[in-house]
Amino acid sequence: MAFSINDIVEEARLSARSLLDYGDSFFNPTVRLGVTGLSRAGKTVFITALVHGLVRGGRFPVFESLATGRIATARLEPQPDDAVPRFDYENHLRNLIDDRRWPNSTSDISELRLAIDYQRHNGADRTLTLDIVDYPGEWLLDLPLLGKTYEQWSAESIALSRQQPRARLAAEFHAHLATLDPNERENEQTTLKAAKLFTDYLRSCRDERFAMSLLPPGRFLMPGNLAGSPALTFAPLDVPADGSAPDASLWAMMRRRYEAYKDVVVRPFFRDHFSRLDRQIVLVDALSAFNAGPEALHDLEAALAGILDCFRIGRSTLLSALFRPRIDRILFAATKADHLHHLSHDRLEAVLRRTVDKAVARSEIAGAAVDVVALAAVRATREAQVQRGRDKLPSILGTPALGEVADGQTFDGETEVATFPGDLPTDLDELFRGDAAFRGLTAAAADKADYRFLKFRPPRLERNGTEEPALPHIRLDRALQFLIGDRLQ
Ligand SMILES: Nc1nc2c(ncn2[C@@H]2O[C@H](COP(=O)(O)OP(=O)(O)O)[C@@H](O)[C@H]2O)c(=O)[nH]1
Ligand SMILES: [Mg+2]
Repeated sequence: MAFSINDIVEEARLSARSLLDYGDSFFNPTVRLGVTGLSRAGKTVFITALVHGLVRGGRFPVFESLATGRIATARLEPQPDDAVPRFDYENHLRNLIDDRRWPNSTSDISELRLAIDYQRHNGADRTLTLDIVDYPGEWLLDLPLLGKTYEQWSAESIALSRQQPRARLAAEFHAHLATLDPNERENEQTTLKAAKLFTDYLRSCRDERFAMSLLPPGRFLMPGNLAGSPALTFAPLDVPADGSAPDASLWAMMRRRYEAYKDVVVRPFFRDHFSRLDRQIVLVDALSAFNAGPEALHDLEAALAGILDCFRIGRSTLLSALFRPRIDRILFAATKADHLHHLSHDRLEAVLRRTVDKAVARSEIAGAAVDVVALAAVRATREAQVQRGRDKLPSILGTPALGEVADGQTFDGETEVATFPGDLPTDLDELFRGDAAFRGLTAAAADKADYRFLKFRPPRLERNGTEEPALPHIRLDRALQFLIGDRLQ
């Protein structure tokens, strides 16, 4: 493989940074924990619950160091990276506990530092610094672009857009594409239109009825301060994978901008954030994929494989032995498990495990431990048995959010109801088969779908005097044990 000067300079910079970080952590052990997942996967809620559980002391029986009393205190420290916004912990917590509202949606990177004072098994007192970095999974799914030419990316994106249900959503983009000759003279208006239609198509794939996951380039859907810039204004063209673009052609213009996207967006993310992580949790909203149906699950599978490839890219594609990305533990977590009766939690985990195992086998990531868990960072429901005719149905009790609809009833956001969301099938293959063995919203109306998930409000918590109430959760402690338990030995 040939490397450009650019990559070598980058590499040198990365190694210098790693050495600095390393020297630092020798005296003051630090773990940089990346928390990622597509938009709405549950990152903000997860971090808020995790920090609250550490600072306040949550009910975490499986998180050994806390459960056995070896953690003395955990406190917030000033955010260390000057160019990264601080994770707005206090506000998110107030939303959850006082207002019973989920935190507002965020779409940028943010960071928070915790210092954890603990006692080692041998009795020595130590402090572990935990830096938690919240970043969009959409950015992670951009990393594979580093290894693709514009022509390769075009061919892949167009092929994907011709599969169902994407093809239906891409109809307008396809119609425009058919009018374009890649060899014609470059033209800003043509490019703007193509980029807009391509972005519209990506956006409609995110609709809850389709819940597609694999949608690079990620910044097309969350442009931030780059909105409207040339680096975000391009689209795939029907060009041969090994062809070369004539000077001043539409093709050459698109290719230049694609390369600019890699320079301006993807490489800086890799250098400044991804390459510095030690541990990673990837949050997956698998229930939304069930809600939509088998196509969404297959798409999710492809996205998870793409994510795992990123860790491999980190290891081998980006050059020499000097620099080794440090991530040695990766946890895939299916979030919002409180939408299921606990009888289905193991099935949810099994679905994720099956998907991840396939991807692990393919991507040959060496040296990193991978695990999966089904969790709810904040448990919004309780369980109950509800009598229906002669049967007792395992149900969940919760307060549906204002405006949610089920069985023709619209909820007011105050009334608690018992619902039966539907069981996940014991035969996992049913979930993935496209023959309507398991119907989601893509194929059926809401009341005909086999699994339907309602949005609940955060739980009502009893305050005990002035003490802050603990947030109920499902298996959050197991996630913590896997992610940092070994660093608190
Ligand atoms: N019931 C329940 N809902 C959750 C949980 N975590 C997230 N959610 C829902 O998912 C939405 C998105 O979560 P958020 O943390 O903002 O996702 P982000 O975009 O990945 O940061 C929230 O507004 C909640 O409706 C959870 O543990 N339980
Ligand atoms: Mg967020």
